[in-house]
Amino acid sequence: MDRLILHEDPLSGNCYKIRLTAALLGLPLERREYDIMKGETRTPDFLASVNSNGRIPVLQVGGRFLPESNAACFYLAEGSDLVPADRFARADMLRWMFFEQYNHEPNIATLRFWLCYIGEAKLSPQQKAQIPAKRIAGEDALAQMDRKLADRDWFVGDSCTLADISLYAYTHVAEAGGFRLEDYGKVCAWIERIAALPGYVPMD
Ligand SMILES: N[C@@H](CCC(=O)N[C@@H](CS)C(=O)NCC(=O)O)C(=O)O
Repeated sequence: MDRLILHEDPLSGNCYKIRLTAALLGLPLERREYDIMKGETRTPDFLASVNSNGRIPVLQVGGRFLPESNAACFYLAEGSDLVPADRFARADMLRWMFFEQYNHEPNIATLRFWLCYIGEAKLSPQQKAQIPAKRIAGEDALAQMDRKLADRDWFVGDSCTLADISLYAYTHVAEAGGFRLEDYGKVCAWIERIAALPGYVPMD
């Protein structure tokens, strides 16, 4: 495989997904750090040479650049046990990864970022006004996950897939955004299962 470099900010769960995927697969991954709080992903150089969307993570594969965390995880894991061989199960895995990006991350990760890293006092009036709706939507995402895990260990099939890794990244640190994980017992048990996987690495 080509040399793999992760352009990242270690605070970011989206970046952690890729590190966790690489670790579970035993793939060597170099790391290049940026500070998003200082706008280091918005410089003309970053926009021109790494990601015109101005965001990390970006997985560099040789001389090519792949933004979007779930796409990068898929690049690393294709052909491994983290991606189901069955066609329907593979699509179902993608379904949970899209759920993560639409229902989960914009609420749970955003509240973590706003409340834990920016601080409520420094939020704009527009951001403050969005907190209640994001709280409700984030709780709904966690409740959906809890219901899905009521009678199963993993989101798709009977082993860990990228659906689990993608959802794990911001779920296991959701309390930093003010979510009460103890309200979601099945999710808590699943978090422990992931942390026990061989090769698991914690978030920095
Ligand atoms: N959908 C993207 C989201 C990427 C994203 O929102 N990145 C954030 C950090 S988690 C970022 O780079 N923020 C800095 C900025 O927007 O300037 C993914 O899954 O990779």
